Amino acid sequence: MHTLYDYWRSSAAYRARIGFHLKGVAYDPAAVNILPGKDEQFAPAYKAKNPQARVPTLETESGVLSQSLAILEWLDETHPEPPLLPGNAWARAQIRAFAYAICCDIHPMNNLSALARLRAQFGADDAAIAAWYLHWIGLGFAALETEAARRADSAFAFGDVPTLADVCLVPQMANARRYKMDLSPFPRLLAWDERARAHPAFVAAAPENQPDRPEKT
Ligand SMILES: N[C@@H](CCC(=O)N[C@@H](CS)C(=O)NCC(=O)O)C(=O)O
Repeated sequence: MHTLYDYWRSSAAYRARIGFHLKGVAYDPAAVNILPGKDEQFAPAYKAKNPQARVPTLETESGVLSQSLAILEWLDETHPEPPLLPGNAWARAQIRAFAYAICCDIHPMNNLSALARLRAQFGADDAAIAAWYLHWIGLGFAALETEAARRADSAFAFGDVPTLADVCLVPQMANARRYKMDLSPFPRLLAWDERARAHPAFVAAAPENQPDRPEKT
């Protein structure tokens, strides 16, 4: 069985978990506590697996693989049903563009180590960090919401079934909620997020349903 190095509140790991549950592929979760003070991602044994010191990391019989999008695409290629990237080349490119807007442009601005650097290098306090975090999510979501209006009738982000776009949207919405963001300017994203979160695969992958979630959160 595959081992997924994971942290319950990591949105990148959340993406990978959703992919496994959508595909119905079992994995062994191995918690890596990235909470400041725990810092298990920097332990030499973990860094030997993932020199970037981030989660998720997947360990298979072929070796180790980092990066949630690479893990998801590998899953999609090895277990084609149900497809994370359905449709023709153009349709698949549209889905990727939505997913990359989140994974490449929004999420890196909010990552733990980027926020820690703001504190260490520029002396940013909690309020400044929150403003930074919300700024980048707001900017990214506004663009996605504008683009979403073109598919206002779509049940999920791209059609009647969840795709890679929903896999990336839901964890980023969870991040926004963590920082108590007002999501009302993004009604279409909210509707897609709500529908996806009711799907059993998304329920199984949700942070609150992970074994390493501390009891009092
Ligand atoms: N692009 C990477 C991002 C991975 C990432 O940044 N993971 C975060 C948690 S969401 C992490 O491990 N942060 C630890 C740190 O920054 O020290 C992916 O999609 O897998």
